[in-house]
Amino acid sequence: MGIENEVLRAYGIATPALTYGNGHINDTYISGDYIIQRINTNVFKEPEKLMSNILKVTNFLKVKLKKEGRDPERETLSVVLTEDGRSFYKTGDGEYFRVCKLIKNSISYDAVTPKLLYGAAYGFGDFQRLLSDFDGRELYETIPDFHNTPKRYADLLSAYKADICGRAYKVKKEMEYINSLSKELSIVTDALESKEIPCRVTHNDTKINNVLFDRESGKLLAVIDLDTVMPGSLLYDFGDALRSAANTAAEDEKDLLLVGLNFENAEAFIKGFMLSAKDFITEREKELLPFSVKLIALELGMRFLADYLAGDVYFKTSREGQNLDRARCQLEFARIVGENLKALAKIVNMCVSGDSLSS
Ligand code: ADP
Ligand code: GN1
Ligand code: MG
Repeated sequence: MGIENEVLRAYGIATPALTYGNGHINDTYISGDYIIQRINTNVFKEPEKLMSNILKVTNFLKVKLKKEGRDPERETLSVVLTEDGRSFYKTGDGEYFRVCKLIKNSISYDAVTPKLLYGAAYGFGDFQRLLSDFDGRELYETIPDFHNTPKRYADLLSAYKADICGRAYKVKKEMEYINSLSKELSIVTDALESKEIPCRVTHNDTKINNVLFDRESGKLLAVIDLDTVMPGSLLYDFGDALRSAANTAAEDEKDLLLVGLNFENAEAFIKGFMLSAKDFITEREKELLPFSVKLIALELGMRFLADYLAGDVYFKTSREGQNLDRARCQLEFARIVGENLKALAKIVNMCVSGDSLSS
């Protein structure tokens, strides 16, 4: 689907738009100095609230970045308003679009080297630090229960039972594996509820391609894709980033023998993250860091599986069976991480102990 001229006109943009990026949710286009996105209203039911969150968060970040002598234009997103001053444009057909300034000479990667990852990890921790005095009550919940893992499990069980596409017979093994771990799924939600760990303002979608790097220097520029910035746990951001950056296989790899934990990447990530988070992370959060990687991989595995059972209605797919492959890949990664929790804890402790906190 292209972009209607009506949208370009609303923003006074003359250059034609070309498709851009690898996101699974919105449709992204580039046009001159702008990034134009069709907001996925199947996922984000209330685009007005979504844009209100993004404006609040980016305005807050810009003030902070400026105070710290950093570059507010390149280190976070800049929303462009329509010619009549709105943060989004609704077409006659009811589609929602938004525009951000293109962060020039930037690039995002689906797979990264340890060096790049160290910078990105620092950036994810720093993102939480920068937002640590932002009042989460100002934010709408753009996707309710986004990282509520027990709820994701309940949704999967419903999709399996309903089996509207007749695909359930293909996922018996995966369901057995998930059922065997059902007790683990509430560890983080319970800890949040009992206040054993703090609720913070978090990004909630820290996949590695949601980070922009400078094309030339490889330096971290900005954490982008701010659609899910909401109150949450630091563990969600840590877990999601590592599950996406330390898997030796692509997210939709069919050959599960290629799935593995890249220790070099894991170490680089943990070092970078701890460097920016060491002053605010709590002891209990620290203890749960390795488990969070398994949890988010399991959670995403369940989400991909539920979408496969529901007929691929949430995540964009480019081939048949892609969501099933994605699910299997996450579940296999969760299994492998589960076998390596002690090794990951050792890296965390090494980074905490101080001497190794340089790259
Ligand atoms: P989705 O929600 O579909 O994942 P994203 O907001 O992550 O969409 O955008 C998709 C891709 O577009 C990103 O991975 C990044 O490569 C690119 N991108 C998005 N916004 C910008 C921007 N302001 N400047 C440069 N590149 C961008
Ligand atoms: C989606 O939007 P994108 O592609 O950065 C999804 C994440 C998943 C990810 C898996 C809003 O992220 O939760 O972890 O796909 N975002 C949303 O690749 O559901
Ligand atoms: Mg994205």
